[in-house]
Amino acid sequence: MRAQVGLLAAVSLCLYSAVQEVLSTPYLLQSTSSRTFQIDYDNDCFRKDGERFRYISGSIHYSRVPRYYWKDRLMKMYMAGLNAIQTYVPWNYHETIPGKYDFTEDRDLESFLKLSSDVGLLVILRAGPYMCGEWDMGGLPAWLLRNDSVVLRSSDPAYLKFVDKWMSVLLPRIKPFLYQNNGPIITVQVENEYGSYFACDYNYLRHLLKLFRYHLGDEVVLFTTDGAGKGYLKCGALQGLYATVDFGSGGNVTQSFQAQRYAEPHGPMVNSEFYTGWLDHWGWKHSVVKKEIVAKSLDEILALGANVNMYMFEGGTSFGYWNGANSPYWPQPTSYDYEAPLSEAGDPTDKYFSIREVIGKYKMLPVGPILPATPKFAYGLIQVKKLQSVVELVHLLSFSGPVKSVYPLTFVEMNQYFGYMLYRNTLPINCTEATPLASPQNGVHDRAYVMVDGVFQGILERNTIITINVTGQAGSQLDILVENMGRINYGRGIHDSKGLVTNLTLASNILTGWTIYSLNIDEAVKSGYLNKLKKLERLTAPAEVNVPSFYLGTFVIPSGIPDLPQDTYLKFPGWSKVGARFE
Ligand code: 6GJ
Repeated sequence: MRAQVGLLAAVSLCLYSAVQEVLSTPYLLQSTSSRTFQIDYDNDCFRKDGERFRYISGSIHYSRVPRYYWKDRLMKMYMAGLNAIQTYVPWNYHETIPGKYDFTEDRDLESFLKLSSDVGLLVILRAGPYMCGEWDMGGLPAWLLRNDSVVLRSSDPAYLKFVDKWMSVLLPRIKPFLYQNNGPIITVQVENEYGSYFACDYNYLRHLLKLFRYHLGDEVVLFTTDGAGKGYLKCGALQGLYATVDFGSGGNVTQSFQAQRYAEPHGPMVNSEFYTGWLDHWGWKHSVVKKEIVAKSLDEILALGANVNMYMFEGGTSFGYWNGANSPYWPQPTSYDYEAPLSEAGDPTDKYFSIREVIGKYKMLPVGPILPATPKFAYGLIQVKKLQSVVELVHLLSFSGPVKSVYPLTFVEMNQYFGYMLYRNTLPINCTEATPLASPQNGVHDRAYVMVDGVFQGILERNTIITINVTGQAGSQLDILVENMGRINYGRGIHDSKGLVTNLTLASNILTGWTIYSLNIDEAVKSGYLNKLKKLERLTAPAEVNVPSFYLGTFVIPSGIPDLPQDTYLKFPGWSKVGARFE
């Protein structure tokens, strides 16, 4: 079997390895009438079917794990001693364009919920509409920015009308999976850390509470999550939504739960995000949190009888363009390994076994084998050939053709939300001497590769490289390929427009008269353009060094080896994201 690897639009190789079936669990055997999950304020605990209940949960995002591996990961989480999992529902993952909903394949939320129940895990569902999660725009769809004056995460009717529509699709889908209705969902989170957001709009939270109650009924436990501090809870908590907190390892556990008591004098103690690791940013070293510190704090939390969700238990991958960014502008990489107990590839780590040992002090651990790391195979060195540059193939990649505009248009104005966009102009003056090309208002969102007549001139980068020098003749073709590296997912900056969002100047004069190409690279790759490129390669010389280009390589999956194909990693020795300085 030959596998072609298109490197510019890297395709993730997630090859399936069978996972044993598991016996279905009793959850689906009980009649719905006796099933209850409630808060007992007198005894400061949860009660499941009338019995005192404490959850020990771990976060896994179904949107970050290929469907083929959901059961593998869930079984490993069950074998670690968890009795619940927590997951976000990314709104933009299911409604990529307004009014078009996708709950199929890797987006099949209902199957994920069913699998969780089958494996014996309850579910804490974080239904949004906003999630954060190092996910593009914190899960909000970028098409909301078509109205640039919209106030996200507020009672702005221009925002709420889309929230209402989305929730009228999502919540009826999850209602049958509520614990009271014979499903695994024990609690549902409303919004996410609203107390950290500038708006502090109680009418927005009240609207969401009414909306969730309307669709889900009065029984399900609805809750909020906020940082463990009065300042956060002041704007994040609301009567009718049970307030929980989040905090990491190494701190004062008792003090952190005292913060929760500010909003909830009685009821179960809940840490909804106990950080087992930490997030990464492009250009930064991989974050590490020692397993010993995690184990110690987890022990303290469990000793208090508190409920806990470990964030993350399985981090997985932000495939495609789904990664987010933090302010001022630090984009996150595709990997969401998070240094979690289960690695990005779903492999149990030392941290997994340390956590399992701690849990074993507080509850019986399931007996039986723990699924091993999934098999991986090294397919060897792949020789890649440079084909044509993106600029040379723009007419193949721009399905909708060029748009003329006096000033640059943003991605959303061009009806594109992810990936790359080409902004073309001509030099209005001779630039025989190095001439400054600048974005005086820091409007390159987020990274631009600049070429003159196909010759690489340099990179403009949000917040870091505002001016470069270019050379060329008057009338030379100026090409600026702008890369969207991910929308900010936390704080005020989530209103994060992409492309050339303000004007560029050449020798301090505003450049006007643009030709803009929306590029559909993924569609071009999926539809086999790389094969066409292969035929093209004989027609023209390979592209200039450094300009964004297509590369093509193939590798053979050997026959005769049992269990192949298996997962693998793509390594690019010597490659780099030139100039990626986001420190
Ligand atoms: C949470 O905010 C968020 O709810 N979070 C983190 N918080 C630490 C404080 C950030 C300034 S670290 C990663 C997680 C996720 O973003 C989660 O969705």
